[in-house]
Amino acid sequence: KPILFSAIQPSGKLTIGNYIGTMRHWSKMQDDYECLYCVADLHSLTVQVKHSFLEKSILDTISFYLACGVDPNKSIIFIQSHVHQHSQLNWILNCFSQFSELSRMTQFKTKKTIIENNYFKKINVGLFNYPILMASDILLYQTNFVPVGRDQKQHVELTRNIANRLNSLYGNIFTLPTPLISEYGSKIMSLLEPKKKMSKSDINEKNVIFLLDDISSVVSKVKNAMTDSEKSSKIYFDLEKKPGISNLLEIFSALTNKEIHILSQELEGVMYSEFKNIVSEHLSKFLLQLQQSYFKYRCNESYLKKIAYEGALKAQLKAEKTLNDINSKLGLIPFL
Ligand code: AQP
Repeated sequence: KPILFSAIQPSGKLTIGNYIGTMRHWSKMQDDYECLYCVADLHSLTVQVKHSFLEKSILDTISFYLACGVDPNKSIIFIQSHVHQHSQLNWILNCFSQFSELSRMTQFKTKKTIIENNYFKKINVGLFNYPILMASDILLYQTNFVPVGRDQKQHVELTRNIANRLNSLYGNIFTLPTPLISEYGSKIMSLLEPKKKMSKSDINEKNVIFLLDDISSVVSKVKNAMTDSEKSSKIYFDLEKKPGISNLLEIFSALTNKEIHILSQELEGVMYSEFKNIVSEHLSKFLLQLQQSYFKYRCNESYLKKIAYEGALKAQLKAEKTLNDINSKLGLIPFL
């Protein structure tokens, strides 16, 4: 079976963007792919997180993986820091990556600006290095496919470049990964600023639908979502002219599994306010179900830790194989 790797960093409360961009695809993939679903805790150290928060957030994230239908008997669920090979390969890949190519990463540039301007803090080297750790995550498992949101496409391209570089130096060590990015829903935007990506770290919570939001705040956030002042108030997809409405259409389409053009036809004559009511009804119904399942898993911490432990054992075996291979190609002596 082809290998599929996907991860989320437990750097904050998960959002509907995280769900629509990646997690909603995961359970469907389990029968046709060998799936590894990772909680990227080391990545989340690149931004300041409270330690008590991080511990809780890691378990929250595993609970959401399960609530989204990931079956630990079919897929490997694990915590990144439990598989030390990620950090080891990270160092090796650092030595084959260029400062200039990392400096071009748009996510780094955006996050650097946000941290410096909003928090007046200095950024750490880990944030700069983030894409190389991500490349290690992916390459360690000889991954064929990586379901990601559009914001991560550039990082997967960088991963391919690094893999190509090592393959041409040392023979075929790494499989070249292909990003899986849906046409719609791969970049859910902020509700009040629909030209900006919805992010868990947004300082304005009104921009974000969190997976654990209560229904009254979902209704109020959608109601206040930015639209436009086009006179006809027609509902159709146009990212330039109607970014807010297009964003709500993408969310609606992901939740109903209906294509955007079909929805636009169905919504002919519907006012913006009515459309928002319909979207928040669907969102509320979906979130209530997801949250119910989430809480069922979340209250059983020993089960969550057991899954993570067993997942890490399986992941370590695969990771060790790749690491041994690259170590020997580099001339490092194996530890006997
Ligand atoms: N708004 C989004 N729309 C679609 N996909 C999204 N993803 C994130 N936001 C959206 C996808 O979710 C996966 C996990 O992301 P991550 O948490 O590892 O990192 P991120 O992309 O930096 O996500 P956030 O929410 O923006 O987190 P913060 O605020 O901590 O930086 C990825 O596949 C991502 O594309």
